[in-house]
Amino acid sequence: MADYTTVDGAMVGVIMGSASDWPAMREASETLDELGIAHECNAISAHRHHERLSRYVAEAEQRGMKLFICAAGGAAHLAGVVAALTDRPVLGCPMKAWSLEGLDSLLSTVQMPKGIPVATFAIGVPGAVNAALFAGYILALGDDAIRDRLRAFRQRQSAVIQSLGD
Ligand code: RP5
Repeated sequence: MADYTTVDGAMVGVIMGSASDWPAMREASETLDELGIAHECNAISAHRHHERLSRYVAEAEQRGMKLFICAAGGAAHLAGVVAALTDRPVLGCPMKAWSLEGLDSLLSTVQMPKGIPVATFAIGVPGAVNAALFAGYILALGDDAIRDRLRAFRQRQSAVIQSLGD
């Protein structure tokens, strides 16, 4: 039996270094839900579950996963390791962990040496939501329904800001 969760038809694999990253990454999951993007969420640490991580990424690719969103804190190597294991796009979300307000995670995720790219987003919830939206933009290149839902999302967002200003 697989020691991770799978969802039929998932296009995005959200991977976290720890269940403690879930409060931020739940918002990424909710954003993907809002865009109607099937996805699955798993806590699989790069350093505590490296064999499981390799198996998961290989199997997810075989199932047709289009891209991965990877969230980790501290010496945050999860996104870089996943990027090494796949040729699908990897979006990195630096988490605020136990110190340095997430700056350690940001630098660990963004400072990939040349050759294996990780698209890195802001620390914490803003980056988690933006990574989900960016996943939507990538998928919308080949999916008009997702593109329409992204446009609707932006219109709703603009309407909220406008109504506060009235
Ligand atoms: C990282 O260390 C995780 O991604 C998390 O952000 C941080 C703390 O993990 P826990 O000690 O809460 O499991 O691996």
